[in-house]
Amino acid sequence: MPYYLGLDSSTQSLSAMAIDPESGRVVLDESVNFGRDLPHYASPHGFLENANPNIKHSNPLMWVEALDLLLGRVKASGFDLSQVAAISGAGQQHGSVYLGTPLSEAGEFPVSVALRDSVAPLLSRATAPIWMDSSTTAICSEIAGAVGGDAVVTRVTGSRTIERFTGPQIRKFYREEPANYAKTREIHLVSSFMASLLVGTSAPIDTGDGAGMNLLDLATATFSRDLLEATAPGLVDKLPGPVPSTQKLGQLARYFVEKYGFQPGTSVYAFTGDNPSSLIGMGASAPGCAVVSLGTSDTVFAAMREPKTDPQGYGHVFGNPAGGFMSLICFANGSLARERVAKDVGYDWEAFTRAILEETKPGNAGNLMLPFFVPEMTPKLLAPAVKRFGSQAFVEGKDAAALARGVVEAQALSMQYHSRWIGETPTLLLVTGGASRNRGILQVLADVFQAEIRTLKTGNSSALGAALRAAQAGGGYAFADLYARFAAPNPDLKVTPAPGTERAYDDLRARFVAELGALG
Ligand code: XUL
Repeated sequence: MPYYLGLDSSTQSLSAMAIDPESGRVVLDESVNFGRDLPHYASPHGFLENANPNIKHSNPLMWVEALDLLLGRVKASGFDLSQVAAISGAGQQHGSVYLGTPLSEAGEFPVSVALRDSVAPLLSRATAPIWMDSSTTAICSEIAGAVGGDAVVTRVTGSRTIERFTGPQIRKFYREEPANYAKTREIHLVSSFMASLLVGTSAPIDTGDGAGMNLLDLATATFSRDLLEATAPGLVDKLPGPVPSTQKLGQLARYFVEKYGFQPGTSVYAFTGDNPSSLIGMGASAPGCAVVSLGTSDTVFAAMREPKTDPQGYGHVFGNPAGGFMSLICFANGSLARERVAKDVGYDWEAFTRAILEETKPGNAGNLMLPFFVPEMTPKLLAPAVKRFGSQAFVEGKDAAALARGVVEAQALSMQYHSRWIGETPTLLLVTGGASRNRGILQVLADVFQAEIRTLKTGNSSALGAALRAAQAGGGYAFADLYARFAAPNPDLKVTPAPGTERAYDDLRARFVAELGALG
C-alpha cells in the first residue's frame, strides 16, 4: 500500500512523517535537530546569534544539509522510501531565501555531490531572515505609507505591515544591500525553497503561506501590484507563484530517487506554512474549534467562517490549505520563555508540572508576570520586558513554583486577550506542539479559557498535516476520512476546567491588560 510523506522545516528541526492511510498508521516519524545534529552552523536554537536582539537570521544551507541528513537517516533505519507515492511539506512561515540563480536554471543536482554544495553557489544572500526578526519597523511604515496606510494593507492582505513578514524583510534587504538585491533573481519562502529542492526546479509559493508576506491580495489570490511596487523594484519577476495549496509541483528530482531509493516519478505537491499545515494535521480545517500550538512560537489559530481582520493589528488571516481562510495570532515568547523560567528555577518538566498542579493555585495568589524574554510581536515590544508583580519572593524571583505557574498563566492570558477579535469563545481547544505533553500547561489553558482541552496522539501536527495533504492531493483521500484515522483526539486525555475556576482569573486578567497598556 502506498505511503504519503510530509516534511516539516521548522525553526529548530526538520521532520519527516509518513502515513499509511489504509491501515491508519504513522509509519515514519524522524527528525533532525539543527542545534544538536548540525552544530557547525552555530545555531543552537535554529538561528544565528546577533548582537542586535531584533535581528534573527538562519543559514539556509543548514536546512539544505538537514534534508540530506534526514533522508540519509530514514534510509539507514531501513525504511523503504520507494513505498512513498506522494510528498508534501511545510515550513516555518515568513522567512525568505535569496537566489542569484533561479532553481529552474540550476540544472540537475549531481548525485555524487552533497546537496548543500550544489545549492551554496546559487545563493545571493548568505543568510535568511526568519519569523523571529523584528528589525523592520521603519520599513513597515514606508510600505504602508506608500499604499495609503495600514488600513489598506490590512484590507488587502489580512494583516497590517508586520516586521517579520516577508515583504518588509525583502524591502530591508533592497534598502541595505541594493547591489545584492539587484543580483537576486528568485526569492522563496522557506516552504517553497524546500519544495524547490525536492523537485529540482523553482517551486511556487502557495497561497496559505503566501498570505504571510504582506504581498498577497486575499480576494484575488494574486500578488498585489501596489504592494509589490511599494516593497522593492522588479519584485514581481523574483517571486514564484502564488498557487493553490493543492497544486502538484511535479516529480521528485533524480538526486533523491538515486540517493535515497524513492520511486522515479514520485509526485510532489505544494508546500505551505507550518501553521496552515498544522490546521490540517489537527483535523481543524472546518470552523468550530481553535488550535493552540505550543512550539518555539506559540500560536492560536482556527478556520474562519468568513475573513475578518484584527482592529488591534496583531492577528492575521492566512490561507486555509483546505480552502477558505484561517485566523492566526503568534507569540514569540513561547517555548524559549518556558524553558528560560524552568532553567532559572532549576526545574525539569516534571517539577515544572508539579509546581503548577500541586504547589500553586489558579490565579497564582495574585502573582502576575509579563513574560517577554525576547522581543515580542503580540503585543509589539521591540525590547525584552520581563516584569513581575506580586509577593516579594515572586518579584525577587525566589518563589520557584509561582514563577513556573506565572509564565504559563501569563502566556494563556495573552493568548485569550489577543484572540478576542475572532469573535468566538472556544469551548474546545485542540493543543499541539512539544509543550502539549505537559499536563500542568494544559490545565492552565483549560482554566483560563474555561474550555475543554484535547490533544492528538501525534506530536508534530505540521508534519502530519503535510502527510495528510500529500494523501489528499496525491491519493484522492478525503480529509474527513484522513482526520478520522489520524487526527482524532487522544481518547485518554481530556482536560476540563477545575471546579470553581470561572472567576479565578478575573483579577489577574484585568491587571494583565492594564500592564500591557502601561507597556505602551
Ligand atoms: C506565524 C509565525 C510562526 C512561524 C514559526 O505567523 O511567525 O508561527 O510560522 O513557526
